[in-house]
Amino acid sequence: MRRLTAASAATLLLLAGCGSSTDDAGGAAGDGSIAVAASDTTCDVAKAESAAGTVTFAIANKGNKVTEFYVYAPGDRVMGEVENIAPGLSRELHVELAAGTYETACKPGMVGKGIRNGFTVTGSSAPLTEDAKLAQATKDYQRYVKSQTAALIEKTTEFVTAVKAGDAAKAKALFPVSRTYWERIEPVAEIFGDLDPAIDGREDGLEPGQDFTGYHRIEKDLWQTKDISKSGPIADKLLVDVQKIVDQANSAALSPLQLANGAKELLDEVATGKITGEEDRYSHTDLWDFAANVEGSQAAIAALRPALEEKDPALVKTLDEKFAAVEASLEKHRAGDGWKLHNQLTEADLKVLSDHINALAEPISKVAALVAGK
Ligand SMILES: [Cu+2]
Repeated sequence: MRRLTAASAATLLLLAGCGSSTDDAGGAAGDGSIAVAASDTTCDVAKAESAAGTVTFAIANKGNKVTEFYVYAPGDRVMGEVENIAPGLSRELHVELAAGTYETACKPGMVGKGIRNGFTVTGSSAPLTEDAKLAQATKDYQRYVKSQTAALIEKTTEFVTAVKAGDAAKAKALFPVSRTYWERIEPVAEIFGDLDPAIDGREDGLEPGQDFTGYHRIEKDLWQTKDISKSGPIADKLLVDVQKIVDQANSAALSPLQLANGAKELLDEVATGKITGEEDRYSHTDLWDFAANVEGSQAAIAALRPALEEKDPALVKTLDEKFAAVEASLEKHRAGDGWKLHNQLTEADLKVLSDHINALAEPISKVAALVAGK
């Protein structure tokens, strides 16, 4: 779940200097992309329609708040998203859209339903999966999602069972393990926007009408309140919600662009939630999630690898090196079967990890354009 507090938004501004902005949208009009001028109160999308195929939005945040940009299909199904666009920065989003009606949304301050605009796509175009290697990539990645969701259900069931049995020690041990499978495929889970806050929301990120439920609510009960005697119903609900998202994730047909965007989103997730320690603030098990986000990103890139090799072998080599560097920097903080706690790391340790993540985020941000053939 990627809700930022004001504090981490400030951290993000620092991180943003190291290459989280992929492009300068200055030439947005000339290259076929659709310029989006976002401010704290407006979301001006240069065009309200497009031909079917890969659509590129070039979003410039001209406001003072960190913003996000989404493209929704009916039912608020997320077709593509860019999160954490700091003031003054520009980012691109490549998204594959078939004919139909959509909505775009800017979310200044990253809360609420955002400032919405209608967007219509007409005509038809060959899907990206007409390319045999890209078709194989989505097939391989969907198999990965299947294996991860199977483990997610299994481990979350064990976690929920321990909570309901009042076995705090066992539940604490299972908390980061069950989350691993969630964090590996989080961008796929987030396609179904309404369930994500219920499963992975944090107390300060709740919107009016939302209850504090899910993993982090139980995390608070386990580590802070230290009372799980009343956590049973929350645990039951977590399992029901996870099962729903697992079913949806396995039936969703993904575009190769969702793999590419997801690989980048997972690294953004590390930078904004895990390095800062804000995601698992009661348990401090953030490095487990960190490792899982990186593994998930790596799995998406691995699925795309044959296609990327064909288009840009040098980029593949760079990605291999940067992934290895992230792994090596994380490896130093291994503890037993898992990882050191976030509060056992020094500022200097976190800076090293953050620098390696940023160095990987830069080449990964090029993958979507490559997949889109732009
Ligand atoms: Cu998360």
